[in-house]
Order: sequence, then C-alpha cells, then structure tokens
Amino acid sequence: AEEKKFIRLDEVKQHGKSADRKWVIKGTRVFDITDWIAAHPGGPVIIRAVGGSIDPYWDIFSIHQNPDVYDILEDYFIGDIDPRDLVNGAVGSDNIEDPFVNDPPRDSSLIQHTEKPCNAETPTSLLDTFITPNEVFYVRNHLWVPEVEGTTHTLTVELPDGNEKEYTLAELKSKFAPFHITATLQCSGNRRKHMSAGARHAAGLQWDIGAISNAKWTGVRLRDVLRDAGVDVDARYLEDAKHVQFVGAEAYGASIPIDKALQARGDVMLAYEMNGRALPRDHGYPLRVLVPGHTAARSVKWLEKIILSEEESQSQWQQRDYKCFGPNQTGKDLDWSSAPAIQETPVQSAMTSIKEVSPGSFDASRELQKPGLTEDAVQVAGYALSGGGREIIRVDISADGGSTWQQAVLLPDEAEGQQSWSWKRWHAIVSRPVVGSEMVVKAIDDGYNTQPESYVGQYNFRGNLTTAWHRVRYPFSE
Ligand code: MTE
Ligand code: MO
Repeated sequence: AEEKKFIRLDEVKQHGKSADRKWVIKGTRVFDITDWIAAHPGGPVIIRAVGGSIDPYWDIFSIHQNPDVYDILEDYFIGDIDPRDLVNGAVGSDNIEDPFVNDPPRDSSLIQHTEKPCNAETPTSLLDTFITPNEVFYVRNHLWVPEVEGTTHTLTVELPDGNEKEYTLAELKSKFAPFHITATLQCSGNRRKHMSAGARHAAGLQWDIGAISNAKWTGVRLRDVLRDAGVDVDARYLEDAKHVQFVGAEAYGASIPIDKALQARGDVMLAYEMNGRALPRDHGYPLRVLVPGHTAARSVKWLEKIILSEEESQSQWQQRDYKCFGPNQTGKDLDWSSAPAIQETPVQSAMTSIKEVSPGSFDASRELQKPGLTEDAVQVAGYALSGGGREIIRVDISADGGSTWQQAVLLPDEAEGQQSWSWKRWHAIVSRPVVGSEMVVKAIDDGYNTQPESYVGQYNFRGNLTTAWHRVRYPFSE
C-alpha cells in the first residue's frame, strides 16, 4: 500500500495566490490545483480560495456538490492534513477563511434575510420616499463584497473579434459626458413571500415588499463607451454581437440584449455615483452597470469586464435562476434553456402605508383631501412601477377585496431619464373596509398592461416576478 503523506496547515498556507504551486484543502485533504486553474469553468474566482479551504466557497457555489466535480479534484490529490493540525478530526474553523470578512457594515434598520451573503430589504416604513437613502437601499448580494480599489480600477471591454480596450475609472469620467437618471432597482424575487403564502412555497429568499428601492444615479453612457471601443453603435445589424455581458469582480455575471445596450434612449449607464455620493461598497463601488427598466439582476455591481458576444452570459444567474416557468413546471427535469432570461419587467405595485383617519384629521397633502368626507376613512399609500420604460398611468384601489374600485392620486415626483425608469408613488383616501375585508391595489402602465389577480395562476417554482394584486386584510395590525 502507498504510504500516506501528511501535510501541515502552515505549508498549505504558503501555497496561496502568489505561490508557484497553488493548493487547496477540501475537508481534511489537500490538492495541488495549479495545472487546473486555467480550466476552471468559474474563471479566476478560484484563486480566492487557494492556500486554504475551499469548503466555504463550495457551500456558496452549490454547483460543486456533484460527483463529477469531486472526480476532477481527485486527480490533483497530494496528501492529508497532518493530524496534529486537526481539531476533532477536522480543520479548525479559525483556520478556515470566511469569504465575507471584508464585507462592509450595514444600517441596522435594513431587514436582513441572510447575513452571508448579505440579503437585506428596505423596511416598509422607509419605502415611502421617492429617493431611497443609500444606507437603507435594499442589498442583494449572491457572494461576498469584493475589495475593489477605486483609484486603480480598470474596466476591460472585449469586442467580438477578441480585441480588448481598457479604461480606468478616471478615464471613463474624463472621456465621456456624465449624465444622470433616477431609476428604481427591483429584485426579481420582490414579494416572493406573497406568492409562497398565496399559492404554494416558492424557492428562494422570502422577500416582502422591500426588495426594491429608487435612487438618482450618475455615470456615463454604455453606448458612448462601446462606440469609443470600436462598436458601430448605429449599425442596423451587428455580426457576432447579440449580447452584452457584464462581469463583476467577485464572479457574478449577467447580460442584456445588444439592442438595449445601444438604444440611444435606453439610458444604460456605467454608474459611479448613487444619490450624489460614490457608490457604497454594497452597491458596486466603484462602478456598476445600471440597466433601467430591466430586472435588477442585470445591473451588475463591481463591474470589471464587458464582453460583446453572440451568446448570453453563461452564468447561472443568466442561464437558470432568473427565469419563469408555468405553475405546473417544477425543478425536476426542467429544460432551463426553454425559457428566456428575465429582462424587462411587468407591472408591479404595493401598499407601503395604511393609516386610519377621521374627518378633519388628515395629514395628507391638500390634493388628497376629500371635501365632505364625514366617515372614518383609511389613507393608503404605496409604489407602482412598470418595466421597459413604460409609465404607470393609473393606480386602482379597492377597500372590499376587489369588488369596487377608485383611483389613487399619483404624486408629481420629478423622475429623470428619457423614459419612465422610476417608481410612481401614490396616495388615496378610501372608506374604511369592513372587518375581514381586504384592501387591494393594482396598477396599469401606458401599454394598458396590468397585474394578475391571483398568485395561483402566476405561480412559478422559483417565485420570480410576483406581481399579483397586493392585498392587506382589515383590521391592519395582525
Ligand atoms: N452584481 C454583482 N456583481 N453581484 C451580485 O450579487 N446581484 C444582482 C445585481 N447585481 C449582484 C449584482 C441582483 S440579483 C440584484 S437584485 C441587484 O444587483 C441588487 O442591487 P443592490 O444590492 O444595489 O440593491
Ligand atoms: Mo435580484
């Protein structure tokens, strides 16, 4: 029998990212993966783990929990961790690097669904301003927050012919005209909790109504940068360039169709400021894409590379997670390629505040006052949004579960941008519902698209794009 080789932890640590030979630990076993790194399907992100344990990374990238992947690793086995370095038969947790150690601190008013990675929604009480302050803007991270240097950061643009062009952040700022827009970002999973409750359990984070926020963004036009990099942005047809892929510094990636990227009125931005300040680390410092009118998954943070290609991004976030199937189609034996990735989003609305008011006691603005109101009433407010730059033209409110309706007042917020990229806030005063009845909201956009009535018909097993009528039962405090 072959003699067992034991390796000390300190020796593994010396085989980190600057070493010639790069080692990783899986469980208590050591592998020299140097010759395999270039073939890693996930790209150079694997460098992050060398010199230590890959277990915390494999927990995040669950795609690795698969016999084929274990087989690949087996070819590179070089020995076991020396028993003197084991605690109860395992590598002690203080020797396993936490990928999230360098994440930034977060505002305590955010509602955290998971801490590592950070997934936190804006509390309902803070969803009622047109602009969401940076500190309480919802956070949706699939991985850790990468440490990116603002002063030395460069963006690489790869053209279909393989040529590359590089821009430092400073070059982007000085070479191209800055512009700004207000735009809402909404996660595809916003309101998933309602779908789980109203139909059946949908897989994923159980967001309430706060995986959505609105900000004023400053940056340069993707269209201008692509033109400078050599793309014929006015061509009617571009050979080999059907999609624009975005790669984040921590390994996240997604893409959008070339038409959206090049549209003169599409306002796709490489953003470096959010509400007048440098992007916070959680929101992509120092550079992110902002794809207004599309699901927020395409607005890649910590933007490092742009690739023009025939194909969409091959990331799991383009190929799998952010797609919708029929209510009867479930994860087993599903042909993921049969559904397109979510891009533009449907009509959405939600109630963010419901207050009981008595005649004469309104704190609402004057346009909301109903002269002659003599009964107790309810003042309700919320947001409404459509995708693709379509504008919300009407919001309907019902105080009796959807039998009778009235129109809310749309607030005159100053949205900026060439199309409608921001949520509309609305207010209404309605009669007080009878006990046990539901307040309901639905919105309509300028294509007369509206929201479905029921979660059951809208159900999809990943719980994406939950937009069925938002309902709240009276009395409101549960
Ligand atoms: N970009 C990177 N690099 N990594 C990510 O995890 N998450 C995406 C998108 N861009 C993500 C990303 C998703 S799913 C959403 S909803 C938005 O970022 C969230 O943006 P925010 O955290 O600034 O609100
Ligand atoms: Mo998302």
